[in-house]
Amino acid sequence: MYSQGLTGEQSELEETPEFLAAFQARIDREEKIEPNDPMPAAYRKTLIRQIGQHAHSEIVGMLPEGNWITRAPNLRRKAALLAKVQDEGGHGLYLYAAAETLGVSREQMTEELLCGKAKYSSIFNYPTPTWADIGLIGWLVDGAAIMNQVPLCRCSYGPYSRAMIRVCKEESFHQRQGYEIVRTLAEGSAEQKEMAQDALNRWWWPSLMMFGPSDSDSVNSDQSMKWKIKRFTNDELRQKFVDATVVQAEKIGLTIPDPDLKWNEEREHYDFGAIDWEEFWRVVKGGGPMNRDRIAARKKAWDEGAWVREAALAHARKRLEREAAAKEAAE
Ligand code: FAQ
Repeated sequence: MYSQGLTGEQSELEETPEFLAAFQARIDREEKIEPNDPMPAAYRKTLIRQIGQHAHSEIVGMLPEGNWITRAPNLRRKAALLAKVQDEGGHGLYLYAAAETLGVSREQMTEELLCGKAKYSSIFNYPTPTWADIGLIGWLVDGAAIMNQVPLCRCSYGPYSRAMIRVCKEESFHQRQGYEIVRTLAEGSAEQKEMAQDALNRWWWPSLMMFGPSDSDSVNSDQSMKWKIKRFTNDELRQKFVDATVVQAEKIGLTIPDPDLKWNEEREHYDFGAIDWEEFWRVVKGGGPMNRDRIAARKKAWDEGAWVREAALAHARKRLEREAAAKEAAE
């Protein structure tokens, strides 16, 4: 396991002003912080929160697309979707392992998800009623994830930053396969184009919400930027995403559902309409269309998988015992 041999929590650490200044100086010199390095408790806590939520998002994020694996329109689409959903599961595992290096167990993190204490991305609380939704998730949701996660490859915490490198490569493939699905529909029959447009209408605003509250309401951003966990603010990343995506929509003849969307010559960015923050907070707090189903599905999988985890642990224990006995016999 990735976290083997790592100590996690350092309860003895005294956070004197000298220690905190020296820690910040390491961050400012762009040194990576590694699991056994001394670190302020608040830095550790922030990382556990963010990496844990990120891991949960990847795992819960398998559900809306998993819904279409048996119904993908042809074998090529089915194979690609199956591989993509499996990739997301892998991302969740790297991330849980990265969080474990900070002294939290996967069981603890999962329990926090299931009891509603830990968050996961709001985006996965929306339904996927048509095949076009699968294209839209790849194009917009993976597209937004890349925009957010490429800077995380330079995060100050070593294990998180390294996990992000592979994750971003895979997300980039996912984004292209999603865009290709949407393009195929947009260039197909009038009915198919309509299906793609309808899905874009439903996913556009929730995708913008993925970047989190506006900077003025983002309670964690300032400190996370100082610690170089985050490299850009929520609004900066949201703007980059809008600028990149509008052109992609135009190219395939789809319309972004925002009457206020307009290129601003002076700012050299697109202006866009107001986000419905009431909807965002309602979904974050559990009131989205699919929140209940998502948590129920994760709870079922966790409960039904208990015997597999127990069997794997028993097997690992027996193997260690056998190895120890063989070593003793050889001495
Ligand atoms: N949904 O102060 P901030 C993916 C919470 S992965 C739910 O701005 P922060 C791959 C936030 O946690 C998608 N909650 O917080 C994929 C905080 O609550 P807390 C996930 C949200 O951490 C694709 C509170 O609001 N990506 O899509 C959301 O500085 C396709 C105040 O917010 C990551 O997790 C939200 N959208 O910035 C998988 C990337 N936004 O914790 C399958 C890593 C904010 O104080 C299929 N995470 N909140 O109780 C991050 O970059 C950051 O955590 C942000 C939020 C940017 C999400």
